Amino acid sequence: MIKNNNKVWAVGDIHGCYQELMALYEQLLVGGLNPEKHIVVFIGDYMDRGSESKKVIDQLIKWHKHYPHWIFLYGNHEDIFRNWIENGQKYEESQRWSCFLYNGGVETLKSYKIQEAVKSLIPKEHLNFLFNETKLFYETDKYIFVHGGLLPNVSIKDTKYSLKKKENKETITNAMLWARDDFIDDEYDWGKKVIFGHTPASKSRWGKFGDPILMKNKIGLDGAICPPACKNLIAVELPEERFYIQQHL
Ligand SMILES: [Mn+2]
Repeated sequence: MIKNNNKVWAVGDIHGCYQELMALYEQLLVGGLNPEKHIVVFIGDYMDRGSESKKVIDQLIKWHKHYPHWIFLYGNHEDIFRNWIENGQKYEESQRWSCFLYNGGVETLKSYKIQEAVKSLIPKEHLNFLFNETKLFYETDKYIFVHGGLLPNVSIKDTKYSLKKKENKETITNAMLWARDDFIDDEYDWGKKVIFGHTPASKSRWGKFGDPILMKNKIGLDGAICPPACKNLIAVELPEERFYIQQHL
């Protein structure tokens, strides 16, 4: 297997938008992606909000089999799903959403054992892919790829050391999956450019909504493709920093 560590393509949050994923992939092939030789990193958040999560995950598993050198990161939506499917848990911060599952509906479903029923309906291969075949982060010489972000002012070396020693593991994992403004506004030099998803450019200081976030120390790839925003699915070719934008179809 040829692995050219210097040539990496990264794809932002997909959120069940299958058509856009395939259209973006066509753009990457036209742009020169060689799937056999190049690494493609998917930044996480494959599911939820868009209508075709299952088709997206089927496709990712297909690619994972064909191109074992491609990287699939773990996103906060995979984490929420895992927490629900394995423990029936919900995130407290989500309670503000006025929807059934987030307002105690999980308990109702549990009383009918629907959680177990749902789990049995989802192909084991999908659960295995989402929870066991994904990574929290991925590094090359020049870049670190992570779904949410990194802790402000903490070096990559210290981050990895802490994870290994299981010190502050929860704080670090939480930042990697959920980081927001504190990370994006941080000008700290991690020594590698951080390629992340999770937060679209929605505030004027980060750029136009739906565009990539471009900063000296980081690049944001969440183009807010999913409903209700329906903006863009973004990919980047590195190290050229050439962007590929697929609008919502
Ligand atoms: Mn997301």
